[in-house]
This record gives sequence, C-alpha cells and structure tokens, in this order.
Amino acid sequence: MIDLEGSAREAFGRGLAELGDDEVCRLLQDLVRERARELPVVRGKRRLYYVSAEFLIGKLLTCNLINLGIYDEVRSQLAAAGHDLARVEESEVEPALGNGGLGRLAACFLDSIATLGLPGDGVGLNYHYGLFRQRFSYKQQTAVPDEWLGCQDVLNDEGTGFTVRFGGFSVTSHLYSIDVLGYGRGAKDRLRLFDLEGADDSLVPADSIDFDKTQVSRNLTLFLYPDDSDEDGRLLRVYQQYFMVSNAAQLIVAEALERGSRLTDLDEYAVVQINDTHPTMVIPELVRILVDEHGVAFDDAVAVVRRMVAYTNHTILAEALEKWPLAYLERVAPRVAQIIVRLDELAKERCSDPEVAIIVDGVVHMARLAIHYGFSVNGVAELHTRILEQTELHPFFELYPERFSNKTNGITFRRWLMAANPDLTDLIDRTIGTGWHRTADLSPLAAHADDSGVLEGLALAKEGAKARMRDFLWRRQGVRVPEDAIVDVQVKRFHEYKRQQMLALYIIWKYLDIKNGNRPARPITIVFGGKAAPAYTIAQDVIHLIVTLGAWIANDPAVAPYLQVVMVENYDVTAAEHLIPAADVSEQISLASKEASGTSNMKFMLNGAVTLCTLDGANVEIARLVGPENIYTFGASSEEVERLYAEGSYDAHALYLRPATKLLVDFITNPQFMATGCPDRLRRLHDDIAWKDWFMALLDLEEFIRVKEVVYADYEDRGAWMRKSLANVAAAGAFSSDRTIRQYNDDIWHLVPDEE
Ligand code: 475
Repeated sequence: MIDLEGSAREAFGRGLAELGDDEVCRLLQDLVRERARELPVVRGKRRLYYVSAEFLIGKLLTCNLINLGIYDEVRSQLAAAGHDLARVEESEVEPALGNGGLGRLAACFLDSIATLGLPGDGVGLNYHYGLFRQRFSYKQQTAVPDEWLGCQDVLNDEGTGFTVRFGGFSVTSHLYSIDVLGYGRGAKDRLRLFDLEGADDSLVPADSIDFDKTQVSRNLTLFLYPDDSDEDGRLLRVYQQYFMVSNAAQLIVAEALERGSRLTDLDEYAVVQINDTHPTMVIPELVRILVDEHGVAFDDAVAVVRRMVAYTNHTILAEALEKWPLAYLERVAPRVAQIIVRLDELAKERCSDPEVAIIVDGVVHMARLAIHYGFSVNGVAELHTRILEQTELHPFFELYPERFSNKTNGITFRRWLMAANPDLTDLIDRTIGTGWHRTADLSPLAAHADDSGVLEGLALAKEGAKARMRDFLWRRQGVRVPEDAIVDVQVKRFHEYKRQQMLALYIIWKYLDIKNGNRPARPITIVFGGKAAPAYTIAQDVIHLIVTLGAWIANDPAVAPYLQVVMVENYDVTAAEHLIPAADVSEQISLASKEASGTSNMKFMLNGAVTLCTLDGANVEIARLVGPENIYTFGASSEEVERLYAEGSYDAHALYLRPATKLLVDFITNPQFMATGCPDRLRRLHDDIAWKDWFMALLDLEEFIRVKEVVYADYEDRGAWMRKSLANVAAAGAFSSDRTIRQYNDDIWHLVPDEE
C-alpha cells in the first residue's frame, strides 16, 4: 500500500496537494529508494561486469515506478492531489554520464539484465560534470560544465574503495552505486560508479570546461571525455581508463574470492563485457592482479582472463578505434605496459601478420588487444558485423572465426514506450492486452491494420505526444511549433557521416521551393538535436548552419508559416523522451556502411514514426521487418560506398558543379545569409562540402530530396499513413533490448537467471 498523503505529512508537515513539484519529486525518490534498498541483489555464482566509460541513464523516477509496479497507483494518487507525474519528474536532474549511442545502449542493457533476473552490474566512473552541457551563443555551440552531481543525491555510498597505483603516485577510489530495478522483479542489479577520493571540483571554472589537465590526482573523475586535442588531454584519458579498469578488476577479483574462487577458475565467477575499447586495459590489469598479487603463473593468468573477457565494437570509423602510444601507458601504468608488451610478443608468435599486431611502431591498438585476449567479439547490427568480418577486422576473422558474432542492438520498452508514451501504451494495452510488457511481442497489432478505431487511436496518441513535445520545446527554449505540423526529426551526435548537413541542404531546397510559390500542404517542422565534440570543427560548423538557417527562415514571413527548423539545445535523454514519441518521420540518413547500428531508429519505429533511411546499420533489419511499403529508403548501397572509397574515385567537386546542387551549396555563402551568421564557419563548411564531402552527402542528395517530397505527400493520405505507422509499431518487438540481452546471455555470458 502506498500512502503518499501520509508520507507528505510526515516529511513536510503538509498535505500532498500543498507540495510543490520539487517536493513531490523528492518524496517519490525517497519512496523508490526505500523500496529498492529492501530488495536483495540478484544472486549467481557467475556474474557479469558490464564495464563502460558511459552510462547514459536518463531520469530514473518514472522508469523505477514502472519497474516496481507502482506507476499507475502513484500516478492516480498524484492526479487526485492535482499533480502531474510528468511535471513532477521535471525537477529530477538527469545524470550526464554518457555521450551517445553506446552510453544509452549500456543503460538500456542494464534495465534488461535486471528484468531478465541476470546477475550483472554496470561498472563505470562517477563523473562530477559528466559530458559538457550544450548552449547556443551567437548561433554556435558552447560547452559549459554540467553540474548534475551537486543537485541531487541519487547515489548509494557502498562504503568501500581501492588503491590504484599509477607510475609515480597512487590514488584511492570510492565506490557508489545506483540500484537497477528489473521490471516486476523481486531483486536488483546495480550500476557501480567509482569516484576519485579527493576529486576537486574547484578545478572547474563555472562557465568553461577548460581545467588544469595535469592535476591528475585531483581531476580524474571530473569529466567524461575531457578534451584530448593536446597531449595532457590524451594522457588524462589514459589515466581515467586505467583508473576505471583497475577498480573494475579489483572489484571482480575481490568479489570472486568472496564467493570461493581459486582465481585459476575466475571465469566461472565472472565475465566481463567491454563496451567498446575504452575498458580494454582491464585485460592486462586482471593479469597483473592475478600474477603480482595472487601468485598465479603468468600463462595460467592469461588463459583464465582470455576465457572471461568479451568485446563489443560500436564503430568502424578509424578515428574512433583507439590507439595509444606505448610511452603513455608506460607512464600511466608501467607494469600494465610491460604486460601488454609480453601479450603482444605472444600474439606475434601465434601470427606474424602485422595487420593483427597489437603494438605497431610503438603504438598500442586497443581493439587488437581485446580481440586476441578475449573470447568473443561482436558487432551491433547484421550489416555492421558483416563489415567487421569481411573488411575492417577481416584478418582477425580469419584467425578466430569462432569468436565473432552479431548482436543487433535493442532498446528498453519500459523507458521508450511505457514511460515516454503513455497514450500509445494505453492504446496497445486496450488493443492486444498487456502480455507485451513482458514479451515485447507487438505483432498482434498487425491484425488491426484495417481497424479504423485503432488507426484513429494511433493518430490521437500521436497528437497527444505532439502536444507534450510542443509544451516541452516552449518551456525549454521558447519555441512554438504549429499544432498541425508534420514533425520530422533527426537527433543524434553531430558527425559528418550522420549527414545532418544533407538534411540542411534539403531545407535550403525546400526554402527556395516555397519562395517559388510551392506551398506545402501543411507546416513542416524539422527538429535537430545533438552535441558536437568540442574539438570537431566541421561538426560545429554544421550546427551553426542549422541554427542560422532556422533563424533565417523564422524571419522570412513568406516561408515561416510553412517551414520551421528547430535545433534543440542540449539534447539529452529527457529531450529524446519528448521528441521521439511526437515524430512522424525518423531521419536515419548516414552514409551507408558508416552507422554501426543506430538505436534512435528503433525508438522512433516503436513510437510509430515512419523511417526515411539509407540501408545502413539496423535500418537494413527494420526495412526487412516492415516491408518496402512501410519505409522509405534511398541512397548508395554500402557496397557502392566501399567501392568508391577503395577506388578513391568519389569526386565531390564534380557533383557540386551540377547546377541544381551548386545552387543549394552556394546558398551557404550567399552574402546576405552569411551576414546573419559567422562567415568563417559558413565559408569553411561550404568549401568542405564543395571540395571534399568526405561522407558523400552530395552523392545521395538528389535522391534524398525526391524521396522526402514523396514522404510529405504520402503523409497527406492520413489513413494510409496511419497504417504504415501501425505496421512499424507492430514490427518493433524485434528491437527490444530484452531480446538482445537474451542473445548475449545465450551466446556469450551464460549466466543463470535468478529464479524468484
Ligand atoms: C554507434 N562512441 C551507433 C551505438 O551500439 C550504435 C566512440 C569513441 C569514443 C567515444 N564515443 C564513442 C561510439 O562509437 C558510439 O556511440 N557508437 C554508436 O554505438 C550503440 O547504435 O551506430 O555510432
């Protein structure tokens, strides 16, 4: 029984109706924390440690209420006292412990691991300022510290920590945790976050993310991905990584010993999933601990570690595949560097092909270390895994074919449907019952394709979600979106391969078309959201172009009623939860072969948006599941793109010179337009597209424009559009992260679920 009224009086001496939203929020957080504290940790001899530099968990309140099974009851008690849970949740601060796809994936995975009753914890760092907070100033991104930690007390103090020895000095860690509640489970897992004892927030100025990067023993856990454009920054990242994995490895060994491991059998007690290459040093660190601290023979230590570490690759972009100078590792963790050198020698004995060497010219290839000394390598969508096997990691696939597998990404339906889209959730419950809450099977919806009641319900749910989005955009940044607008959304990190610049060129085309008197059937609102790495100039330029275009169009009374461009400031999980349910069109327009999977594509589909995409990443699987009539695809195939790169035959300038294309690209440097923005940025971006266009936006632009016009025209046949929308929801079950986690467990982890 929940008695919010009683708790309100006890805690605040006032009735529930008299509390402010922030007070209600604290009341509910206490309620959740108390319930969570009572739950035992999921048991199991063999435990998973999901080690990741990022966990982009988002606000926790609503999802925790859902997982505890008290959401409906709480919502109705609040409603009776005049409170709206969505408003209450606004006072919750969102932890910024992640950056992009791989961090959000880790968060969805934790939810599913707990829901399936698997003994497994996330392990990472407790960044005081997380990733930077994005602000726009003069239509450009500025990065400021995000003080999430000071705002709320979401962390449990585990009361322990370890010593981490760096070359020349040592530090102490402190372990905190956040309870991870599975859906309807009587036990919990945890996200375990290590902090630096003595981390010094005063190193960080109020309005800038520049700080003294050399003060390692005071700054280790201040920021996620501190600027690495200079040597101090790169060294700091290595220090951070070693701090993370040394703590993880010490935790793993300590807990295994507690459960009775003799350490030569450590793999029976622990399995480590390393989320991209950032935690790769956990391999030599485990070896070090076993050998130096527990007297295990070197070969035995290597053998057992090899049986317990698995690696997930999230990208084929060369610049994201980490390589560190051996000299850095020697400075940060000399003994670990020594072990890596030995591991490299052993690998070279096995295979002398320089393409698989761990150390090449004094540089350590982290992915190669992870593949030689782990038992599993996986990609995150079918196409991505095929590219890893056939191209990017081909020599490794030849060497160890049995280690490779695909695990197509997934998303948790608790957050991305049940919490984010209550109207659609209600409609689905009314239409096919609630079995899908557990099974994620939405396929029975397909039988309702001609049920006008369901299609109307779907349209109404979309209207409700759009109203919430409008309210959100108005309150977050004072933007008004027209009520009858078609909502077209591209949200993700800014990167040239994701081709936000191509959508910007479409906007220019549409702007000119409207200027020519071709008015769209209804207002079009194109929404962007995402951050660009502070050192990534061209990505910042693209953001600048989009913000400048948005203002330019808003100031043109001939076009503004028909076309709107919104760049959401500081895109985060909360923004995603408002934008994705409201979207009609999901933009997934990366250059084929470059997007490993994508996960927003799955969230949009689940919420009834129709996808406009290249055949890249998981889009390929979405297209196969929904069928060609329920998706819009365009653009060069991944084979074609790979061929163009291999031949070096892509000629951006020739494409630019086609008059229709030149008109659009040159708009960027139109003097009047340039005068409303930063001319240097716009000129640089223009020249980059006209001469380099490394990710081939111009290659697919014409077809993209054509298909977009078809999409908008099709939207006007409301019945046909809602059938497409329904078909997408009905096929989304394949992308539940519960499915993904079952596959990880069946093929890689082999954990025994805790039966309650
Ligand atoms: C892919 N982040 C998505 C998602 O699998 C995919 C890399 C290096 C340094 C810092 N961050 C990174 C990524 O590579 C990343 O987030 N990759 C993304 O992982 C989950 O769905 O296609 O781009």
